[in-house]
Amino acid sequence: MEGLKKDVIRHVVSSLGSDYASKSAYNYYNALALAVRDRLIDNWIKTQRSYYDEKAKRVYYLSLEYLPGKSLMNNLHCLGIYETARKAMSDLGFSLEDLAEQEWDAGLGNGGLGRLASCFLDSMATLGIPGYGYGIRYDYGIFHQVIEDGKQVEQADNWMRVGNPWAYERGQHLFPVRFFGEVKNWTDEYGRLRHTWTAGDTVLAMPCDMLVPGWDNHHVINMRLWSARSDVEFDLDFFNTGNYLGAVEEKIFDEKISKVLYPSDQIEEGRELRLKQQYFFVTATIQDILRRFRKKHQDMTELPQSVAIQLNDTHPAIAIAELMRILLDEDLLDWEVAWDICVSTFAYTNHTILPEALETWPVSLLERMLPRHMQIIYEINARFLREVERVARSEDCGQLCHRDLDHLKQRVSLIQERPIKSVRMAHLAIIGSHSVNGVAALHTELLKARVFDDFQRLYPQKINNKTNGVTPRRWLWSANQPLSRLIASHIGTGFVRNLDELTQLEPLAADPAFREAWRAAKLENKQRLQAYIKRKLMRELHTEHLFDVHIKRIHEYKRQVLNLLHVVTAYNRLRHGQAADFTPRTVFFGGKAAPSYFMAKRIIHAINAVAATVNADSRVNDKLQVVYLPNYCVSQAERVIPATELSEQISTAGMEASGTGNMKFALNGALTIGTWDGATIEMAQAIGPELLFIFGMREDELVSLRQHGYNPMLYYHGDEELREALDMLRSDAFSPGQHGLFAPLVDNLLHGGDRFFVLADYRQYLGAQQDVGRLYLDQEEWTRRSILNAARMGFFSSDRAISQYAREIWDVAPMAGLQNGKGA
Ligand code: 8GP
Repeated sequence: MEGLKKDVIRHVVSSLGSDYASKSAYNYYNALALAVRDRLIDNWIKTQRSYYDEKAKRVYYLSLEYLPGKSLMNNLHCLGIYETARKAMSDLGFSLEDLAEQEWDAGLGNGGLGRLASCFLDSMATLGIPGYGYGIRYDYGIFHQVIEDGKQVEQADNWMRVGNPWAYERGQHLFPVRFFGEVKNWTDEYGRLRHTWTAGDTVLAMPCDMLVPGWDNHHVINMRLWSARSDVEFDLDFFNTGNYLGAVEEKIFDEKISKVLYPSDQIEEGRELRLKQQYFFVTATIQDILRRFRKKHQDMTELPQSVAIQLNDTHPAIAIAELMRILLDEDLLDWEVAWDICVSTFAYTNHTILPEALETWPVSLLERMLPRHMQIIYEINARFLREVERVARSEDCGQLCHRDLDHLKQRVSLIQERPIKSVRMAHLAIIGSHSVNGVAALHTELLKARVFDDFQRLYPQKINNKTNGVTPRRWLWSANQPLSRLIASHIGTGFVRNLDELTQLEPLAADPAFREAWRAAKLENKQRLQAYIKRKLMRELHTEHLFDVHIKRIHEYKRQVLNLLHVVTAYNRLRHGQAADFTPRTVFFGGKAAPSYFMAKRIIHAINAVAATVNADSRVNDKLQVVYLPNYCVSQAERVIPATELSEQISTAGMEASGTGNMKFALNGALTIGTWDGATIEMAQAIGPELLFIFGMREDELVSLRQHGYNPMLYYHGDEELREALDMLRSDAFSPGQHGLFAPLVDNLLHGGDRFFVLADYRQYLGAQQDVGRLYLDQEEWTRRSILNAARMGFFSSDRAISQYAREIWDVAPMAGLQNGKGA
């Protein structure tokens, strides 16, 4: 402890240039972070060296998004120095919790996809997999949300303003990134046609490394994020022409590439700068991967034995064309050889079946920005379509019928002709990879049967499932110390590394004393949340209420509106005196809406309007409260999830690819009210469906309802309570003086076809909520189920997911000496 204290003081003075006697929490947080980083860097160097020494096969995880959140607490826990740090900082006059608050969340992602990437890096580090995360170091991450007059207002997330003590910026290792320009054709000595791309613009990519430690194993992996740097200041000619201000402007223009994260979740915006971001990140990453590979290898055909590249959705899919370009134009390999290398190296994860999220890029834009890549994509497509034709005409063409060949070719082509001629990035990712995976069982089945059915017939082995998982380090151990300590006192700490060990809790569910202790841990977390809400929102929570929580991005398919209709109905029953047996509850909502997503923003406004009415109504507000949590983010989730008793997972069946929040809640002892969707299905199977509150129509039922003509008006007319709730929303009951404010929301349900079947599931949802309320009155039974939920969540560890990726897709093994925990 004395060593850590000394290091902290040294950093306050020599790294931060401050007087250690002036007790600034900001300085002491930074100094502590630097002292922790010092303890990581040695192991990081040893880890990286061991990969070279053992010629380990490396895994590269390419993702345009990461959501690490805050690093301090997690890193202290992984290093096993949390208690030491707590005492050391307390000696220095600080509470560790307060210091941790000084850190800004690294919010370099939108939601589930980015958070999954961060859980995966944590698991690779813990399992000893030689992994690297690659991404972009956005200067501005996901916007900061404030709620003003009930509406979302976006503010810039200037998370880097005060620096980042965790990152190493490596300004000496810059990689050139080229755009635009032209392609020249030439013939080599064997008479083969060759191509050289001379680019118009060049920008530089600077690596920033953030260290990701494993749990108690000395294994530290790297998350390398690229930051755009202009090459202008290196271009002396520019200055010699005397155009100094022009040079500065160009510099600012170039550095715009890594300025901001696009804040849309599952809606494609197709902006030119976004494509630039993708290529910028991809080419820098591929150059770095090959630089490392070439240190030990000359023969490029050995690449797939040494390198696995996982594409996190299609955002990095241009990497396939980029690797082809390098192999063809720089290494001068033949097409077939280069293509084999690519397919064996790449694998692709799909995260959504929503059509509006499937990426396409206009051919005209690609031709201009990346002319050589567009040529390569055309060539990939031509060869692929010939192959499709061959398979279709072959005897074993199965269900492929060659009469239908033209349609089939149009459907699977990399190029779509309408509405504008564009490249379908998912098709590029599928044919350029040896593995395509979905993220939960149902999702993968839907990929095979619906979204990519043609590809499933063409490549029956390619599409596979890897159900998501979450890291128990952050989402149980670090976020929920009261519960973790209780669990550890009964079964030891092995569950942090091997989550299956939680099954040892099962017999304890029958022990009244353990149940009481379990409830005490929950209450402690509820009180902690209460204190936080009081500080932040100046509101008093009732900790004896059932805490019912719906936090995630705001999206119509996630059906926050269904939850809101339940709230309005409960409000009406209470007002009308029809709810004598109502179980008091506080309903929490939280989540960001894409700034351009009109309906999602209106939903936020409606929730806040309902909250204001309900909370102000003294007839009901001792029994029902509604809280909107502004600026939902990773660190807020860490506070809210441990305090939650009811987890809302109520997406339209078939629409939520997996969900990972659902896992975090159950792991922390919340019971789930949910639809038969995403990974909630597998959770219900693992836990026992009777221990969750499952309701609503299933995916196949919805398909058939749609086919037979779904008429939301029938539900409206047939259900008095539903009608009352919708009419109130449409009138100005919640928006005095602003008649019609929420009409778009209601009209969308009644006259817009209710694409997400809110009305179809309303009545069943109410029934399930009634069951929840009733069960909550029986605290012993509730607690028993809560314990069993957590005890059966072992499968949903990201360690299990990553082990499957490693074995079934990447063919990589953990580093020797790390398999059993402690490393060298
Ligand atoms: C999300 C899915 O919606 C969620 O169900 C899943 O748990 C998570 O990915 C991790 O797999 N999908 C996205 O965030 C997503 O598809 N973003 C679009 C831009 C592709």
